[in-house]
Amino acid sequence: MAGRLTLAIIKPDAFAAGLAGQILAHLQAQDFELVTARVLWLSRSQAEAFYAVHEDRPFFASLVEFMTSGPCMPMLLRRDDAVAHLRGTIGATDPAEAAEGTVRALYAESKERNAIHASDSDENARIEGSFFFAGCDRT
Ligand code: FUP
Repeated sequence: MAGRLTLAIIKPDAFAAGLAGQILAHLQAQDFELVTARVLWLSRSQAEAFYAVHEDRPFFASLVEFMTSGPCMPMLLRRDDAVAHLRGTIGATDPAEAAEGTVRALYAESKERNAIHASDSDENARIEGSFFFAGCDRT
């Protein structure tokens, strides 16, 4: 299996709206291979730890509230140039600024309720992958 891994999370807005299947199909159509996935409901401490880099930002409390509002679906994806390609595939943070045809342009509600997360570097893909998938280091 060629290519590097990255982490995506189908966020609670998209999962609750029943969009997990459509979004996964969108990613697979971009040649991402689904390595593994799970569905879980994050605790407050898990959401705070995952987004710790943003803890001083004004939107942090609201972001944690949203990310704990229902189940989400983290997944490991493999592809050549996985991190950069997935960031391009999901589009800008704010769906109003996301390029046409990107996941966020198609499915996100707002800058906060923006349907999907994707790691922004190989290092963060490793850290975030290990957050959800203990076996991630073995791939
Ligand atoms: P991204 O890498 O595109 O997910 O965006 P950031 O790392 O900048 O932000 C992480 C998450 O914080 C976003 F997905 C949504 C949330 N956020 C807000 O709610 N408001 C903001 O102004 C910026 C980010």
